[in-house]
Amino acid sequence: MPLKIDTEIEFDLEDLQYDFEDSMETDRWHDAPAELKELFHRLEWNIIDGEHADTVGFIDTALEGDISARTLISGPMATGIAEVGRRFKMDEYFLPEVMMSAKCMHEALARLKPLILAEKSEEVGTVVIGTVQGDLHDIGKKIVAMMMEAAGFTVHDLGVTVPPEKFVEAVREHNPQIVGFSALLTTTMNMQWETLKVFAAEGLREDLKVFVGGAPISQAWCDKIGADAYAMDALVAVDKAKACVTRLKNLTGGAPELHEAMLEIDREREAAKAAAAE
Ligand code: B12
Repeated sequence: MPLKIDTEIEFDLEDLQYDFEDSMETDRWHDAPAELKELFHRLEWNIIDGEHADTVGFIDTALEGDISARTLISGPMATGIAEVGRRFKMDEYFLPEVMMSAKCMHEALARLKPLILAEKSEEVGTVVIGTVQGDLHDIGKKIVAMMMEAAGFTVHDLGVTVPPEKFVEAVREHNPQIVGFSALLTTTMNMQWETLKVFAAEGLREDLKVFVGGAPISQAWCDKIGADAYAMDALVAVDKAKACVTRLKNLTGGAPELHEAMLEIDREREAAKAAAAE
């Protein structure tokens, strides 16, 4: 039975501005045995420092310590890359550093992918996903695709900078119930809207549940462009996707009832979190 460590707690990540020793002082992952807490902080700092030659070694040691792939992705990998984002925004890091950190994330995900996919036990539906045209970010989209596969979906990942016509082509070829658009840039988020408009013009909108996500994306944006669901992370995306192919499967894409049902899932999740925190 893999060790379960709570990664849902929202931590203050200020210590990541300093050094590894400061991080060891925080109560992040205090429920893990001491050697694993240290390993988690080493992995987190490995990503911040972009030392990709060592990443898989840390991952393997954690797996030997019975830590699940999901815990690593939503724990130290998430906090590490979040700090990289902060440093980039504050001009403390430039593109070369971010690229090194992204390489760590890719190597870790490549190592963890087979373990996540091995969780797949049933076939629940088909998803087409991609990062919209002009945008090269794909770490988060890869995580969403992996978690969807583990939950039983067949996922066709179209990669990055996907033009609307390529999405349309893939929908005609694979006949998915769900299409996901990822966008990480404020300059490319509009391509989610443009792609959705192309789907409508091609008569595909009603047959599809359209999911949107990525750092600048919000529920307000999802509402504005008329997408069906926004998910702030891969776990919410999976919950909503499963609902779409089971109890909500008869609702058409773009239907107000579908949109409301997606919001209800968020409310239930918030309520469950609040209850757990009491
Ligand atoms: C890594 C990174 C890069 C890497 C990308 C490597 C790769 N292969 O992905 C590289 C170095 C290439 C890069 C380049 C650039 N980047 Co960059 N990058 C980042 C960084 C630091 C991390 C992104 C990331 O991987 N996060 C971790 C993942 C796990 O999180 P996530 O992507 O948000 O995904 C989760 C959710 O959003 C959601 N989700 C994601 N997609 C989807 C899709 C669906 C359907 C659903 C339901 C959910 C969902 O689930 C995911 C998992 O939980 C961010 C900072 C940040 N705060 O996001 C900047 C950031 C996105 N980049 C930024 C910028 C400016 C750029 C460049 C323009 C820089 C430049 N001057 O060239 C270029 C753009 C190149 C291009 N055309 O795309 C800015 C964008 C600012 C803005 N206002 O638009 C950011 C926010 C940094 C900053 N704070 O300034 N970048």
